[in-house]
Amino acid sequence: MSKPDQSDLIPVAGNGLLHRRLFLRTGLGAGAAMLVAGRVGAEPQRPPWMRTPGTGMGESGAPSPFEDHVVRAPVGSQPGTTGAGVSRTPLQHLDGIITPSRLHFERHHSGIPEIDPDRHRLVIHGLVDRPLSFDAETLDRYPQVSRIQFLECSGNSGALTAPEPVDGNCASIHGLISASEWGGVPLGVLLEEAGLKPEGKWVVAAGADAAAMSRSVPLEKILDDAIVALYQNGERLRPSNGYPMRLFLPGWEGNASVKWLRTLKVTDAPAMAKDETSKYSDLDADGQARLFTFPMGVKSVITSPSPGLALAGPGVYQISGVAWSGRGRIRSVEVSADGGVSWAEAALDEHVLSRCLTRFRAAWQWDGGPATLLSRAVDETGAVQPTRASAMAGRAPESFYHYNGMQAWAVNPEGASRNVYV
Ligand SMILES: Nc1nc2c(c(=O)[nH]1)N[C@H]1C(S)=C(S)[C@@H](COP(=O)(O)O)O[C@H]1N2
Ligand SMILES: [Mo]
Repeated sequence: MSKPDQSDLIPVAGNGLLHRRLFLRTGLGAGAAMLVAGRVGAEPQRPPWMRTPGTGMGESGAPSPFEDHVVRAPVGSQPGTTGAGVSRTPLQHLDGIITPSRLHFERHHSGIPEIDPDRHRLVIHGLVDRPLSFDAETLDRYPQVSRIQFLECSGNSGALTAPEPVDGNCASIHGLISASEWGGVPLGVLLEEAGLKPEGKWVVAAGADAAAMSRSVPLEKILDDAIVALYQNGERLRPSNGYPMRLFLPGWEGNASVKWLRTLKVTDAPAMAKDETSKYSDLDADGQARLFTFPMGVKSVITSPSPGLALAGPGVYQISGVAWSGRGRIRSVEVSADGGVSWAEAALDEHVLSRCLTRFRAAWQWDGGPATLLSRAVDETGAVQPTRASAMAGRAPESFYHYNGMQAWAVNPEGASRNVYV
C-alpha cells in the first residue's frame, strides 16, 4: 500500500487547512483515509451477527436502531398550538445532497391536513378562458419533469441575527433547508390549457390546510420553472410536505411553495396575503418593509465538525458542509480555520446542480489548539456569501428573514464546536 504523499500535508491556508486534492483523488494512493485509520495485526474475529441468519424482509424500510439519534429536532410550535411551528433537518448527521423524506424539515401554519386524494381538487380560475379542475390521478396523465432542488424557509438561519450568538447547532440554526427530487407537472402546461387572459400578471396560490395559506407569485416564475409537485424522492409527497400536491418554486423562499395546493387564481395584482405582508417581508433599519424577496441568497454551512460532533483529538479531519443558491449553481466554496484571515478552496462533490444543495469537503490538520471554522460560497452569478457584518447592515433589529451571512464555529481544545460571531 502506498503511503500518503507528504506533499498533500502541506497547509494551503492558516491553522492547518490542507490542499483539496486530498479529496479529489480516489483509489490507490488516495492518502486521506490512511492518515486516520487504526492498524490491525491479523484477520478480524467473526462478530456474533455472522453466526445465525439475520431477520427477514419487510414491506417498508427503517434506519438502523443505532441511528435513532438522526431525527428532526428541535420540533416546536407556537404556544397553545401543535401545528403552527417547525421541525428541522438534522444537517449535522447527513452527508450527500438529498434529504431523506422522513427528515425533510416541516413548516406548517395550522397543522397537516389529512387529505383524501379522491376528494381533493386543484382549481385554476381567475383571469383564464376556461376555469379547470384537476385531481392527482388526472395530473399523472400530463407530462412530468423532475427537479433535484432545495427548499428553504426564509426564516432559516435567522437565529444568527440575534445580538449575541445563540447556543445552537446545525439543525437548530440552519435546519430549515432540505433537498429532494421533486417530480410533477410544469404549471405552464396547465395554464396553457386554461387559457391565460392578457391581463393576468400574478397567480395567487392557496392551500387546503386550516390556515388556507396563500401567496402571490409573479406569472413569469410560474411559466418559467414552477411545477405542481406530486412526487418527492420517487414516492408520493409525504403528508407533511404537501400530499397529494404542492406548488414547487425552485430557488424561491419556501413559504411561496404552497402545500396541499387547492386553488390557483390568475390575477392582475398580488393578493397582499398575510404571509407576504406582515410575515416573510424584510424590515429595513429606516422603517421601510421590503415585500416579495423571492430568490434565496447564496449560503453555506459547515455541517462537520459542528456543535454536538466533537473531534477525537489532534489529527487530520474532513471538514464537510453544504452550499446553495436560489439563483443557480454553486461555483466555489472556500473554508477558513483561522476565523477568516486565510482561506482554502474546498473540493465540490460531483453533483453541482442549479438551486440544489452542493456538498463540499476540505482536509484539515487540527493541531489541538483553538480554531474558528468558516465557509464562504460563491454562486454562478458571482454573488458571494456575505460576512455577518454585511448581512446585518441596514436591517431593522427585529428583521430575521433572508439571512445568509457566514456561519462561524469555534473549536475549543477539547474538540467541541460552538456558534460564534467573528
Ligand atoms: N398550505 C401551506 N403551504 C405552506 C405552508 C403552510 O403552512 N401551509 N408553509 C410554508 C412555509 S413557511 C414553508 S418554509 C414551506 C415548508 O415546506 P415543507 O414543510 O415541505 O418543508 O411550505 C410553505 N407552504
Ligand atoms: Mo417558511
